[in-house]
Amino acid sequence: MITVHHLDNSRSQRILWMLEELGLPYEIVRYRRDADTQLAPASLKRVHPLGKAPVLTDGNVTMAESGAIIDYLAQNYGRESLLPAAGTPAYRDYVYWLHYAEGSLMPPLLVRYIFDQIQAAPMPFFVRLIVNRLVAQVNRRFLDNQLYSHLDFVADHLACHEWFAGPAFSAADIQMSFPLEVAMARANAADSYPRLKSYVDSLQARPAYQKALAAGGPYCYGPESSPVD
Ligand SMILES: N[C@@H](CCC(=O)N[C@@H](CS)C(=O)NCC(=O)O)C(=O)O
Repeated sequence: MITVHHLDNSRSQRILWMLEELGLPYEIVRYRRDADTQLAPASLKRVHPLGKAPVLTDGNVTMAESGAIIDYLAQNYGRESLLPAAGTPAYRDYVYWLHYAEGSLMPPLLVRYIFDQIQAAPMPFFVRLIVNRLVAQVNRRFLDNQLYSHLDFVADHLACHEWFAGPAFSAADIQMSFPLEVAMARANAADSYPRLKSYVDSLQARPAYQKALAAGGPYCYGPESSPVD
């Protein structure tokens, strides 16, 4: 039996969705973030030393890293549906976007989140003035450029492709969903990038996405309550 070690409001939602798309039976072991630190509980370290979600177990296989898990599921259970044929341009695109999601798109979103958290922390008035100035400088000189050049790049791809890898929905779309959802919610990108917004809307409307949501519980990645780390 496949088990998903699932942390609330996290990337493990993607794995539940992948399993629903594949129509595979699975069980969920739930972990709750600490209310103050938003970190995963120490018990997750018993499953994998880093204690980060998602972790998937399948018989004697234990896997972490959402991209690796999605590829494992696609290679072992999804050949016909969610994985483009090996050796094709679509397969190369699949590999590219699978790595790009966590390797290139998530880092600037995470830095943005960390600076948002720093700004939101309680601090004396004079310290806040300095912090706000520092954050504004980092955003202007470094982060905005990084983030928006990535979002431009992704939006350009989706302007002439319906999906990320080839002519059909694939596991690459599942992997790309999380950073794009976060970008829509946290980087105020929805108005500036209508194609990204309509793409994310189309993913969220899929019946398997909705089933995974019901199985995983409330999932929120907006500025109010949800962490992206
Ligand atoms: N690149 C990893 C990131 C794993 C990760 O940072 N997971 C977050 C949840 S989205 C986590 O476990 N955060 C809680 C913690 O760091 O304690 C992946 O894609 O699986």
